[in-house]
Amino acid sequence: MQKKDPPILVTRPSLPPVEEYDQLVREIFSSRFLTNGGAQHQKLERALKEKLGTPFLRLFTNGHLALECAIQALNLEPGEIITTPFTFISTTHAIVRCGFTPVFCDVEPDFFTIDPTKIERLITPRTRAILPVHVYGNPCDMDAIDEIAKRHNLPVLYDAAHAFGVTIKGRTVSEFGTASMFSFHATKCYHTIEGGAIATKDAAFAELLNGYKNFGYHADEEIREVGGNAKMNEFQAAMGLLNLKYFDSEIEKRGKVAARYRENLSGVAGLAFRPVREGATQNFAYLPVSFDPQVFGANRDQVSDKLKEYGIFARKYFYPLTSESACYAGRFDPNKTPVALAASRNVLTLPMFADLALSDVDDICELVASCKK
Ligand code: T4K
Repeated sequence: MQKKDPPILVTRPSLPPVEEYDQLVREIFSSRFLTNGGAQHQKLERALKEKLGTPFLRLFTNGHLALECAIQALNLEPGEIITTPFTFISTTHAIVRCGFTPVFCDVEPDFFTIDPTKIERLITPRTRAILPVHVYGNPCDMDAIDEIAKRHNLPVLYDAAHAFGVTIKGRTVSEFGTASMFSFHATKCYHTIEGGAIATKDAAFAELLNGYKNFGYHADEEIREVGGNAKMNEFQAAMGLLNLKYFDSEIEKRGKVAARYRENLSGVAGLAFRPVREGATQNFAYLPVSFDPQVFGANRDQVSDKLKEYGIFARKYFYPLTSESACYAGRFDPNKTPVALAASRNVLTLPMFADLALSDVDDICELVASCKK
């Protein structure tokens, strides 16, 4: 097989037809309204509210700041937030940057989402909230989590960065918990270049988000919170409006890519795809595959290196665990979350994007399978 030139990267953003974006950019130019809740922003907020079936939705300049604003808007006393370490570093950083201590709960072996059977033993008088992650777009066991939270009177903030468009038993993921954060980064299956949103059923919480994302302003001359600046601009919102129009076809194309991977690699001993939680839909945000080196005969890193030789850049999402990142050295013990630790060593996320040619998927699969000993 020839080395891929150009290389195949883990993802490649989809873009709407440039003429359509040009049309909206012209509208922005003539309005001279570039940010601070202009026409495109308002249209996108309405459209996403409808798409997610949520009564309140607030847009942000990126998912990370959305998460920080949401933590601030929970108005918690200082203390601990229960979360998982098998996620992008943003989740843990947001907790720490808002002044809380993350307490790491292990993940379920099948889905890599927070293990609800292990949450209660971590609840102490200092616990203030639970922050689970729908990792790779796989929804957490939200019924179990929300039940625990209710019993202990704790808010639940879902990191739904990967889960835009996902439903479970006919309900969108944002119908659960106190609020959900979605990332609309360029690498996501739905994007606004950079961007993010918080969906919530709580009107007062949504009002607080207005303040935290805009310097505390609620009206001219009325500054209630010590807020920052996390507003989405008009060019981002315009991209979001167009990408929303093409979202269903985006997911359909990704579904075909995922099906081809499964077709080619199912049945390879020692290699496993993630199962889908009962009743959940998929947005095919990522294509995580885990390797059992004892059975497969090669480990995740060897597969990754082999792909690189051929110009194919898979990624080790999520390695290292956030709890073992250099900036947290000595603060947390990754051995206390052994399932998450094993996942971080064994999972490789293979290239996944709507335009990935099925012939390239076949080549990637051939290389992966060739690593088996
Ligand atoms: N919570 C969770 C669970 C998250 O996963 C994330 C973000 C957040 C919170 C925070 O949300 P944001 O603030 O980001 O909205 C990427 C993304 O930057 C990040 O959004 C994402 N999660 C994370 C999992 O992945 P990197 O450092 O891996 O990105 P990068 O630049 O290496 O890009 C990945 C690949 O995509 C590269 O091979 C190149 C390609 N690419 C990238 C961009 C930006 C393109 O082809 N075009 C592009 O425009 O973090």
